[in-house]
Amino acid sequence: MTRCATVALVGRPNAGKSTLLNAILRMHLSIVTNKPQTTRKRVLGIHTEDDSQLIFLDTPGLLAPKYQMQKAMMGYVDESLDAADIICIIVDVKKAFERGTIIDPMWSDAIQKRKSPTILVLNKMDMLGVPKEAMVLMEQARLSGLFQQAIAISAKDNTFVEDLVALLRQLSPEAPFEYDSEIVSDQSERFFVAEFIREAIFKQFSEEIPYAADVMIAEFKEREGGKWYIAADIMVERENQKAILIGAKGGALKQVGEVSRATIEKHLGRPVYLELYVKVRNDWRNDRTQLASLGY
Ligand SMILES: Nc1nc2c(ncn2[C@@H]2O[C@H](COP(=O)(O)OP(=O)(O)OP(=O)(O)O)[C@@H](O)[C@H]2O)c(=O)[nH]1
Ligand SMILES: [Mg+2]
Repeated sequence: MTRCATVALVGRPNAGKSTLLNAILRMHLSIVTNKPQTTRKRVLGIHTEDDSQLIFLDTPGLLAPKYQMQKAMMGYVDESLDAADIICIIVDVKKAFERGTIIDPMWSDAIQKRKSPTILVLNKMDMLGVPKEAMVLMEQARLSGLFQQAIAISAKDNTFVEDLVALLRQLSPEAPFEYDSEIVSDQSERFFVAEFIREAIFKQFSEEIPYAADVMIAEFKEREGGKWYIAADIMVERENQKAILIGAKGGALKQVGEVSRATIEKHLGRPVYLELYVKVRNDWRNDRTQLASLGY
């Protein structure tokens, strides 16, 4: 008999959801940066071991949407919560400790509405000077009755991540596998390539550019015997952002290309020829047609 469960990873921006997914899968699947709102769509990652399959849904960080793109982001969170057999609420333990409470209105209603078992994951334990501080939060979690279990981990240092996986396996219903055991995701290579380019942009630029930019794959040619050819358009909202992204003599864009190409080649396991173009699309974050063409 096999076990299979869909597990939603939900929490505030920057809590470490994508880092956790990567730690569980032992690969760099979902993009991670030190900036909030890195993840914008739902990222599916599959962990199959022995007789159990866990289908993880990494989601955008919870926020009050201010524009259409953020509305779409929160739509992915709702869908993932609806699809989940188990919900993992990821909390930055240090921030929770500073707030003085584990209960967060950003997610408390959403999990109460759903009947799926919910696990509280206190992440970034390595940041707590005194680990005992987490006990107070654990006790609050217990008293709230919102959670089946609570666990303290560090996704970055990979501590107690395996214990979390073991717990999820225990809570999984008996069911056949949904995916072949070798498959890591059902999302396209195009999707991940666009994500890795976005990751490079997030890391290279401060404040404005990462949030004003998105990536669309224009061409993806799998060439036999040669390098695969990938052309991507980077959308920004204004001409001045385009100028910053390209940089003096194209230097900034070249760096984005070099950094993302390395990640893409590692992911695809083959050399690629990557071409990047920057395009201005006025206010695309509020434009439904533009968002649809970007896959939102
Ligand atoms: N110290 C420490 N940092 C962590 C840990 N887990 C994640 N981080 C860092 O926290 C930052 C955000 O991590 P992400 O995994 O992108 O967070 P996220 O919840 O996916 O964020 P969004 O996609 O924006 O919602 C990165 O700089 C990570 O390296 C941890 O256990 N300890
Ligand atoms: Mg993320």
